[in-house]
Amino acid sequence: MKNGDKTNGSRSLEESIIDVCAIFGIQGKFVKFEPVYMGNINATYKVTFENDDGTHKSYIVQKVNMYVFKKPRQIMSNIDYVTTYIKQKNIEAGIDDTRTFMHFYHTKGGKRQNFYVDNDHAFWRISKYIENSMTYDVCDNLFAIEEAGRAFGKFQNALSDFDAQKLYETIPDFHNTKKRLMDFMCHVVEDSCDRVDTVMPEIEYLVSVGKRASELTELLEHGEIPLRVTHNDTKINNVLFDKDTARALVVIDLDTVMPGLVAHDFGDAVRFAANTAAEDEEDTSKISFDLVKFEAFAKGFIPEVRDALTETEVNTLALGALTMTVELATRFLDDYITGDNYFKTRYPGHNLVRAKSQIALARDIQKKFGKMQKIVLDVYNGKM
Ligand code: GN1
Ligand code: MG
Repeated sequence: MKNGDKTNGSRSLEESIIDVCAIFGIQGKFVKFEPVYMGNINATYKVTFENDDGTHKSYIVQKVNMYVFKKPRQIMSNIDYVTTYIKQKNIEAGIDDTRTFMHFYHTKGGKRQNFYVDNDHAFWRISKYIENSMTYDVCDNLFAIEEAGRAFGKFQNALSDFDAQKLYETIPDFHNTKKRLMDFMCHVVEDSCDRVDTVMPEIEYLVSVGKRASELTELLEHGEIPLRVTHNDTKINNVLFDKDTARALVVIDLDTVMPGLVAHDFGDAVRFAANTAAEDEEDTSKISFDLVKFEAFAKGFIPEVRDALTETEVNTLALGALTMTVELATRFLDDYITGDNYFKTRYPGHNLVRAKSQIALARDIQKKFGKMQKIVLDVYNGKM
């Protein structure tokens, strides 16, 4: 990070980060900070301090994206409940590796909150840095994919008796795919950035698959599947793995933990983990849905949640994959035609590339749907 980078007119980002760390009572001498290119929403930094004995300790400092999260205090309330609950469950289960739960620091003195709002209204938080861990963006290690399945399944299971009333709905209608598609069509009509003409084939595809992708929303509306407490952002890069063993350690990015459908969590995870290419691969010929990876994830996830699931829920898991892929294609294209305000982009047209890649993936999922459904049932029935 260049020293001259400013968060506002006068203060450098480094100065702001040092101030924030002091407010959270972080001890030691500041050594350095480095951006962590993780996630498409918040700004994340690994910050390192030196203790008196010369050892180093790192922390994750984040500036929360307030365009996306309109009520960040509600997120931090959810996170407080959920991290405390999971930590307690781990202790009860005799798991003593502290890397298996997240911890957010509290400000020193005064109100002792797990966030801090600075004079520029920026919203900061600090969580522990998990040593010797790694994430996967594209993962070819089937063991790690199965581990990710287990981690998200366990996460879901650990929260199965959590009182959902305590949680705020941090982004209303987050996975209401039907509403996302309807809002998108309104934006197509408005065409505020004059980009609609260039994306007609993509729009046509989304329209063609819209009814199928709205089925999960409708099953929920008709009371045929239950709302549970779900993670809602289950990309496998939201699981930290042990660098040496590739065992899953902990599920991170708890910003969207709120009531949702189990098919959303399962579907979003395989959308990402079973893709043969990156989520934003430009060359769509490299993109396909890998059934072997799908099976690996299912083998990790389904046994963890088997006892809690209803028959209808089991039957919606594969549909979750198609739904979430179409939903993401819709969200990326929506962001593109409305001016790229939501997702962080690294180059002009990045959201369009993402949308095209998700459409390529959705098309392949449609072709393989029967096989996916069979894998889910075989795993569920213990035949795999
Ligand atoms: C965002 O924060 P990150 O990158 O894990 C987004 C998800 C999308 C994902 C696509 C709050 O997740 O919903 O699936 O990008 N999070 C939010 O990569 O919108
Ligand atoms: Mg996120």
